[in-house]
Amino acid sequence: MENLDKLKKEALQLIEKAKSLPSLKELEVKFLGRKGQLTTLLRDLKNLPENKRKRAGQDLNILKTELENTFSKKEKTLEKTDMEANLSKEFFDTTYPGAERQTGAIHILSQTQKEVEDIFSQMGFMIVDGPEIESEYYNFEGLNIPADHPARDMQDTFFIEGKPDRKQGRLVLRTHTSPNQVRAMEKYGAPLRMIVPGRVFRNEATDARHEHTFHQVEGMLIDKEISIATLKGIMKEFLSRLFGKEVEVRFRPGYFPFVEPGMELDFSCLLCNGKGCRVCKKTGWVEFMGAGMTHEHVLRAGGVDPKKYQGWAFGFGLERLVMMRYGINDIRYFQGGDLRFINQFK
Ligand code: FA5
Repeated sequence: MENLDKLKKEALQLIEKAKSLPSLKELEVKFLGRKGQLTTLLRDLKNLPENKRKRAGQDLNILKTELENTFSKKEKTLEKTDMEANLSKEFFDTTYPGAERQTGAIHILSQTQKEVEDIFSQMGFMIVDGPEIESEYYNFEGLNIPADHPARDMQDTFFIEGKPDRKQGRLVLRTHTSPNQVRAMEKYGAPLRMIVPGRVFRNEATDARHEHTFHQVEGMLIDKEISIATLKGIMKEFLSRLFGKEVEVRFRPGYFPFVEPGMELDFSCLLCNGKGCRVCKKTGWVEFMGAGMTHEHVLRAGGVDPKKYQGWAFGFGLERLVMMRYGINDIRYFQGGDLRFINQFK
């Protein structure tokens, strides 16, 4: 027991004094290692008379645990001091410019689509989605464009191979968002107030204003006593809110088989404030979208009674809107993948 007390005292003192991790490790080997002092005592227990062996064993084990705990506490303290010492040795220039992190961003078309959705939702329109692969029926027939109608040539498209369905016809990549007029009336009935933003496809020779894949926003309002005046008011309000300044709109006659009468809507050129410039071809107006009062045939296809309800619909190109807003002179930049273009809109 006396030896044990001495050993304990010595060990605790040495641990306390240890100044570095290697010297602490040496001490640990000295006392608790395979040939260490405490281990040797434990091994020699068997030489003690039986009546003393149990007590001595207990005492030795208590001391072993105590030393182990003290070693690990001291180890932690030394580690911390080491780290602090290293840090104070390092020179850290807080004025050095940081490394720029490359971050992703939302595409300008998606950003604008979100703004369009927000403005229309504030005016009570719901946001509807529809399939990009459409049936010939919804893309054409339901919209009063039968197979032999010359208006089909206005929107040449890509057909999907496969057997045509007896009622729905073949599958096509939708040429416009208008198929959702009939789809939404079938699903939600009348009255109805909705917009459908989405990607559309055309078999088109591309140029600065035409893409084969672009985005449209369809709009439809069906209710009682609805007239073109409501459409004019809503579009004027929408454009003024989007551009943050008063925008004038005007109608011109236009032909689409699914509206009667049909028209196109122009808005006053925002680049020259209607004075006439290169972009608006000196007219002061920019062509914006197709629209009109919904044709009876389309209302009926959607299960809505034309004697009870009227409505209007419109469809505009999202790319053309963004081009006007930011003065972009070629539509092909949107899908070109050039980061110098994309990153301007972060
Ligand atoms: C239509 O697609 C009709 N569905 C619009 C409509 C809806 C009329 C509801 C009546 C009622 P149009 O083919 O004109 O119409 O296209 C509408 C808009 O899409 C155009 O004004 C233009 O902004 C945009 N657009 C058309 N073709 C292209 C193209 N190849 N590339 C980029 N934008 C295009």
